[in-house]
Amino acid sequence: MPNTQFMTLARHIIEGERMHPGATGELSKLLHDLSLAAKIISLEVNKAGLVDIIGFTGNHNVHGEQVKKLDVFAHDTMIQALDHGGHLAVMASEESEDIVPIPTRFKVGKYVLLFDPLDGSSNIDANISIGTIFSIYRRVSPDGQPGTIEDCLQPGYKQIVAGYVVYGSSTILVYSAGHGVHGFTLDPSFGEFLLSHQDIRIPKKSKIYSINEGNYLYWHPGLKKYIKYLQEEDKASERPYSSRYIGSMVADIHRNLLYGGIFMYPADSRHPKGKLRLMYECNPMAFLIEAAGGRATDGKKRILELQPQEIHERTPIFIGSEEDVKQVEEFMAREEVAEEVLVNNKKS
Ligand code: AFP
Repeated sequence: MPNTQFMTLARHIIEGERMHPGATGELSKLLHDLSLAAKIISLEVNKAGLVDIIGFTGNHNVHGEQVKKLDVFAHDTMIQALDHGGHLAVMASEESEDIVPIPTRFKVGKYVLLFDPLDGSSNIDANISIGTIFSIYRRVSPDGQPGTIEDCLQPGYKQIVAGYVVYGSSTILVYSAGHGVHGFTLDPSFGEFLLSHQDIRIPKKSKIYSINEGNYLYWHPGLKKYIKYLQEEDKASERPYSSRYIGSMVADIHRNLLYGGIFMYPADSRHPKGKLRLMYECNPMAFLIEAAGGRATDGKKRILELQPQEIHERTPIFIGSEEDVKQVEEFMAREEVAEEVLVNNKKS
């Protein structure tokens, strides 16, 4: 057991790599560059109220949403910190419609990085926690060539590392390389991420649900029943649950990861695919939550097994404490069976 006192992220990554004889060190360098980008973004996020950086650029991102200057800054910082290290074949970002190639003057590597540079950015003006989410794969196209869209469109179970950085009351980087989920808090005085949350496990059952209840009218009838069930009183099953919804996925998931909870962004009658993006929001979070002992599905299928068709596709998501996610799936399945019986009875 290594001494975890003053365990920096850099040391943790190197020690993790030693467990894989034959590792070239490229992944460690990639994670190091990523943590550098996180420190720069963190610094800028913390200055947001002080400098004249807040405000709309007047542009829209690929989803038609207004882009704030900090989104652009975070996107550019990620690319500038990561495009020249020689470890990446290609990148994809929420802020870029197409894949982000590695400039031809730099060496191409064997890894693929997908990221949401600043998730929850509509909360920036209110000083609410926001975050960067990232996902790393091994390339599937031939080595030495520029990376391709196929490298980016891999199912989530093929991720080799996933993580997020939450810019909150402190800046915390949480990552997993598949074995354990670990959190590191940035010490701003000397600029190092220090191990603060070792081997995080999400409780199997929780007392917290997180969902935008403003969309209630448009939900699946099984989901409506589930939420009502959580609000009923029953000592044995520790109901009613508490409702906690920030509207910033990184912050909501981070809290639920530590305390237990279920986070839901379902499909609804207006948005049949939900809102959140599979490749750089749902997959990395599903990888982390599963590595911490939780569960993540689209209501029926495991998020990590969904075959992506395009970089910016959306998926419904139910993610968090295992027993809670299973329970909402049961509520929705039961309602579908009941509806089927009703339809069949009408026909006969
Ligand atoms: P923004 O980046 O536009 O603020 O969206 C944040 C987000 O993608 C995710 O972080 C939240 O969980 C979710 O959207 C909130 O969506 P609603 O506002 O529809 O609840």
